[in-house]
Amino acid sequence: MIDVYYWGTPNGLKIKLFLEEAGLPYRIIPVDIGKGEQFRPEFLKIAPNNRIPAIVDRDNNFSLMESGAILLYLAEKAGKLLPTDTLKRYRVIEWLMWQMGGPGPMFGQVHHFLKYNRGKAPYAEERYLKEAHRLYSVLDRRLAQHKFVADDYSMADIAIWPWVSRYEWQTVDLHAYANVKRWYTVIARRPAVQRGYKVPKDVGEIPMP
Ligand SMILES: N[C@@H](CCC(=O)N[C@@H](CS)C(=O)NCC(=O)O)C(=O)O
Repeated sequence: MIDVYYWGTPNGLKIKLFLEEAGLPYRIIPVDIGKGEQFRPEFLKIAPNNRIPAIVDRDNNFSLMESGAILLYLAEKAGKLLPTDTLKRYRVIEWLMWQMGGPGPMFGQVHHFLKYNRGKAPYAEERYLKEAHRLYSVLDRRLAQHKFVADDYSMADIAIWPWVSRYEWQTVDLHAYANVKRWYTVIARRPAVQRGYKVPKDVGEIPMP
């Protein structure tokens, strides 16, 4: 059983999508980051960086923060969504790292400046939106040649997809990125994604371009 310390953000969603896809049992423990629950001492013991997601594996009481590390751990535990072949595995890890260093922090800034604080910092809005479009172009070029980012559906797709699912917040028209749109739509239809999106409560339908 995996305890998932969770709030409804793209980084949180990654973990649910993985667990649903891998079929590992889990339970959600909400951490309301709007109310500052990420700073509670009991949460800081599990996640010293005071951010969700974090997990505790109740099979061995091992705790872990950072969504990329959590996905790698869960993939090894389940033996799924990460190839055993070394070169294929590193292709997945490459795109996982791309997500952790690119769309994660950059789209996060787009949400901060364009969705929540529009008009306060035009330079920041322009800078981060431009970078978001650059990243969408990188992904689009990759997906022009590959069905999924690392050929077979993998933890790398699971890491990236939740950030793209906020394309409306980012003011990004997915029709401008035909390959991303195709990939996004295919993944959105997966039963595990449909299930994971609505745990622990129904947050409405997945946005579709
Ligand atoms: N690199 C971290 C980022 C985690 C992160 O930024 N979590 C956000 C929600 S998506 C959070 O907990 N924010 C709380 C805060 O800013 O205090 C990961 O991938 O797990």
